[in-house]
Amino acid sequence: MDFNTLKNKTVLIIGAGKTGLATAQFLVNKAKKILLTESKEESKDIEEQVQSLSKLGIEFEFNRNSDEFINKSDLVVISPGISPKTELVKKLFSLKIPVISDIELGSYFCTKPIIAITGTNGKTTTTTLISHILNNSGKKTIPCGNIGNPFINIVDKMDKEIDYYVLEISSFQIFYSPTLSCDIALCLNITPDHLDWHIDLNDYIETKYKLLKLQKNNSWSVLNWSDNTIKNFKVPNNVFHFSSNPLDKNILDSHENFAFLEDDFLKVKRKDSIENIIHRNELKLLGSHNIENTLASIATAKILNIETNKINAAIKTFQGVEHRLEFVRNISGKEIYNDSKATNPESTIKAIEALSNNKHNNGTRKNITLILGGRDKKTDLTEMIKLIKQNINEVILFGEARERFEQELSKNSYKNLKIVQNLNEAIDYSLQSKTDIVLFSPACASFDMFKNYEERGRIFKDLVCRL
Ligand code: UMA
Ligand code: ADP
Repeated sequence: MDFNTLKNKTVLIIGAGKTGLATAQFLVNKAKKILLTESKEESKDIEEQVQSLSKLGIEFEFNRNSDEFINKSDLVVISPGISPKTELVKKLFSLKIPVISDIELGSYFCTKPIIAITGTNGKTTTTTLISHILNNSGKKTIPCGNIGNPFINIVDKMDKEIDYYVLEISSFQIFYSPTLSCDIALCLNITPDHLDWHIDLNDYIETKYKLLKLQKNNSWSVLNWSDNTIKNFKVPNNVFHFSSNPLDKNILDSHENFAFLEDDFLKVKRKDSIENIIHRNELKLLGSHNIENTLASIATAKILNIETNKINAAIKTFQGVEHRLEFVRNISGKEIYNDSKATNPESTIKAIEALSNNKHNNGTRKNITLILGGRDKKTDLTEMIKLIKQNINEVILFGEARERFEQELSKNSYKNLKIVQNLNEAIDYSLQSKTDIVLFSPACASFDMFKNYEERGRIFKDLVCRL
């Protein structure tokens, strides 16, 4: 689609969140008519923006998604949170109105290469690290997409200035992007997720796969060799695999491009040569999952011909992303970590694994207090409890999930438990105990007491820093 085609279209934007409002701004003076529909009432925080967009000719409706708006539209740009299982989307499909994401729309107009990062976990960390490496190598990039800054917004405002789009893309956004073809697409891992949004697990996997299948043959896929689903993806373009697991020599021999871990070095194989990029101890990020994220980022930088010394220097200075195993401070020798982004047991498992090998200078293991709790997602706790029993000296429980977590831990004979009423009490209690590390990795959603995991993490840090 080009500007001339758009000029003849009435575009319906669905959703007045970040995506919908940024899309409306982009479309001003580009489409014949712009309509924006939002099922909820108009919230105070967007009043001003709605007013100024209305003055520019955009027609809004709140509290409904009316047939009147739908029937007028030639093209729908939908917000990613809206599932194809909703009656609204089913109706749009049955009317055969094209339904696309802001990313698909933006891709028609952007002029710079797109590096797209998807996967169930690690998207934000990898997106931020790739952008950090490129920016530190003299390129200009801005992380965008699911990370919180809509792609269409950057296409609208920054296309001329940047060298690359570093795009975090969710399965929801891929689903509504029927022709999006990226220059480099990364798939980090796939485990069951978002099954309330997708039709089923197969649909979730196929949606991720679509991002890779749609690439042109001169582009690149960066794929996790250790993920059995991703490993079997057949892609139409060049492939750069990565893996943090030990590899057989014949695997390396049969691949031209591979980023891997060997003898504690993150290394890259290209054609016949193998190069050390960085020693794992030089990474500021903790945990083997972050080795994977770093290997994927190294592969991307190598595809873009960034020199090894620049990649090395950038990785050494990368501090990680807020609320993901973030070191907060040391209080009288006790290390405090904020891992508020851990909203499910899998993430908490990663955090425990990352910290459980921390040792004192004399070689003894550091003892850990783990703070768990929040809104219960009723997830299976078996694996997490197994790891808690092996590695955690004390658990503090708060929030709505505390009773079920207590029952499950007690059922599994874990005794060193304390139940508290709120986060403040959890921090107070954790600081009185004799352990060396306090890990706040709740394994639950935050919505019982906080607006989101970011607010929960910031309040945790504020409370800790006030001490
Ligand atoms: N709505 C309707 N009709 C309906 C259903 C919903 O009008 O039938 C309205 C809702 O009331 C809402 C809007 O449509 O106002 C949907 O907005 P949205 O939830 O898509 O929110 P945005 O603010 O546009 O944010 C989206 C992403 N949200 C989701 O995917 C749920 C943001 O990812 C992303 O940062 C942003 O676009 C910019 O690209 C968030 C997220 O949770 C962080 N992503 C998931 C995740 O990371 O797990 C995938
Ligand atoms: P996303 O944007 O995909 O949610 P983040 O980078 O924000 O991913 O990381 C969220 C959490 O996911 C981390 O706190 C960690 O527990 C887990 N995680 C990060 N990277 C990986 C990975 N490569 N494999 C498995 N889990 C990971």
